This record gives sequence, C-alpha cells and structure tokens, in this order.
Amino acid sequence: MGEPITAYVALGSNLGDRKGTLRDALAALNEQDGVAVRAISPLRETEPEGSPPQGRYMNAVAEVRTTLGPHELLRVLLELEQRFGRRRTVSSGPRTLDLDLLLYGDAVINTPRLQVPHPRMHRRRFVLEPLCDLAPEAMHPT
Ligand code: PH2
Ligand code: MG
Ligand code: MG
Repeated sequence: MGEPITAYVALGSNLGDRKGTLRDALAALNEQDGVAVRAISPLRETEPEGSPPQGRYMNAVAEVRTTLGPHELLRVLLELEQRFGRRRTVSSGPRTLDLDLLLYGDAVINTPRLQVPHPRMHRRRFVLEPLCDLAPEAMHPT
C-alpha cells in the first residue's frame, strides 16, 4: 500500500433493479479496505452503445481515494461484479453490474488484464458526461 491515489470508476447496469444495484455497489465499494468513495455523479439513463441489442443502461461515475494498487483495485471491482450477480456469457451483453476502472491518478498501464486509462473511455458519451459532471478538471493522461 502506498500514498492514496484518486481514481475514477464507471458504473453501468441494464438488468434488474438498475438504480438499486448501482447504489448498493457504491456502498459495497466504500466498505472495502483501502477504498473510500469520495463523490458520485448523477445517474444517467443511456441508450445502449454497441452490440448485441439490449436494454437501456443506468450509468454513473464515482471518484474514489484508494491506497490499493491498480491491479488490487481491479480485483475488488471484478469481485463486486460477481457479488452483484454478473455472469459473463455474451461479450458486451446485458449485465446487472459493470465496474470499469477509468483513471488511476495519471497512471498509464497496458497489461493484458488491465489497461488504464480505459481504452474506450474517450469515445463513450455515457462515461464522459458523468465524468464531466463529477470532475470537469480531470485530465486524460495521454
Ligand atoms: N457498456 C458497454 C457497452 N455499451 N452502453 C451504455 N449506454 N452504457 C454502458 O455502460 C455500456 C454500453 C460495455 O461495457
Ligand atoms: Mg464497460
Ligand atoms: Mg467492464
């Protein structure tokens, strides 16, 4: 564990109780050792982007302060997706909960398991709008 880092996490849900899942997932994230949720954007209902066809999403972005390293934080996010019923069947298919690590300080990470900044964040309105709501000063490191 090192110095606390500010990171941004995108949340998405398009199955089940979408708002309830996002709210409960944020509470669970805040309960994790070494992770404090500092701020949450307004929730936005968005049209699904990409294939396959699926229902509308609720999306949000959270700002966290964390003493976890980026790979540890990713492990926490994946564990929470599982806990909230995520089943990876169809690639990019509907999901109860998607938690994507967008930014981790100004780190640039390119490993097979983890790419930071998230490689598609700059092309996704459903990420950029809530991120701008929350942190208009946030900078993409590349
Ligand atoms: N997530 C995707 C694919 N498409 N569309 C919206 N509106 N919101 C999402 O969170 C989303 C998506 C893959 O993660
Ligand atoms: Mg995603
Ligand atoms: Mg994801």
